[in-house]
Amino acid sequence: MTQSVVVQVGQCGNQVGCRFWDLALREHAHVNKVGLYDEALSSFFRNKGGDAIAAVLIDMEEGVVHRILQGPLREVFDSAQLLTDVSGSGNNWAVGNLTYGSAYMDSIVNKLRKAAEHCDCLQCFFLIHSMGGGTGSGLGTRVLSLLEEEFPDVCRIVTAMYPSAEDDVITSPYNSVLAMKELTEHADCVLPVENQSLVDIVNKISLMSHDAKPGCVLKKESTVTSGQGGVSPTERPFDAMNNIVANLLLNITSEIISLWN
Ligand SMILES: Nc1nc2c(ncn2[C@@H]2O[C@H](COP(=O)(O)OP(=O)(O)OP(=O)(O)O)[C@@H](O)[C@H]2O)c(=O)[nH]1
Ligand SMILES: [Mg+2]
Repeated sequence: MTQSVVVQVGQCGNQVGCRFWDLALREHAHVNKVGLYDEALSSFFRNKGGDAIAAVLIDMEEGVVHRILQGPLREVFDSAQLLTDVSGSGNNWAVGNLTYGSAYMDSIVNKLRKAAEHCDCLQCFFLIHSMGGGTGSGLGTRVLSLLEEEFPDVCRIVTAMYPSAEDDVITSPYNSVLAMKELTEHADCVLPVENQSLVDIVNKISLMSHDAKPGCVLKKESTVTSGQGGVSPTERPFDAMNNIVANLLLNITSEIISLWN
C-alpha cells in the first residue's frame, strides 16, 4: 500500500530527493537483509507493474536527472516519472512558474495522476525544492498549486531549501519571496531548511568527528556524516548538507509511516 508520493523539482529538489531515497533504501536493507518488499517499503514504493519509487522528478535542465539515471537509483525510477527540459529557468522564478508551468502543465498533471493511481491509499505529497533557483521556486510552487487543484484532500508537505546570505544566485532573495507567497497559500505544512545552517551543522559534525574523543556519540561511518556507499562514488558539493536534510526527512517520515501502519 503506497501512501506518499515525493515530487522533486529543480537541481536542489532532485539532489536532496535522491539522497533521501538512497538513505531510505540503505536503511531498509539494513533491517530487511533478504530484500523483500514489505509494509515499511510500501509507504514510498509501489509493487505494481514492477518495483518503483513513488516519485515524480522534474527539472528544466537535464544534467541532474541524467546523472541520477546513470547511477544505481536508475533501477528504481520509472522513465514515465521523469520530466526534463534543456535550458533551465535561468534562476528566474517567473520563467519556472509561468513559462514552464504553462508549457508543461498537462504533462505534469498526467505524471502526478499516474503516480497517484498506483497508490491504494494516498495520504501525502512531499514536495522538495529550493527557494533560490528558478525551476525549484517557480515551477515547484506551480506544481504545489496544481496538487491543490487536482488532489485537494491529499496533504501537501513541502521541504523548502532557503538560500544562505552569501548565495551565488543573485536573484535568490527575489525568487524566495515570490515562492514564499505561494507556499503560504497552497502548502499544508512547510519544513524550511536554511543552507547556512546546514553548512554550520556540517562544519560542527566534521569538527566532532575529527577530534572524536572516547565516548563520542558520532560513529565514523554514520549516514549523518558521510554519503559513503551511497549513490555517487565521490562526494559532490552539497552532498554533506543534503545528507542532513535526507536524515531529517527520513526521521519525520518514519514517524508518519509508523502512525499509519
Ligand atoms: N541544500 C542544497 N541547496 C542547493 C542544492 N543545489 C542548489 N542549491 C541551492 O539552491 C539554489 C539554486 O537553486 P537550484 O535548485 O540550483 O535551481 P533550479 O531549481 O535548478 O532552477 P534553475 O537552475 O534556475 O532552472 C541556491 O540557493 C543553491 O545554493 C543542493 O543540492 N542542496
Ligand atoms: Mg537548475
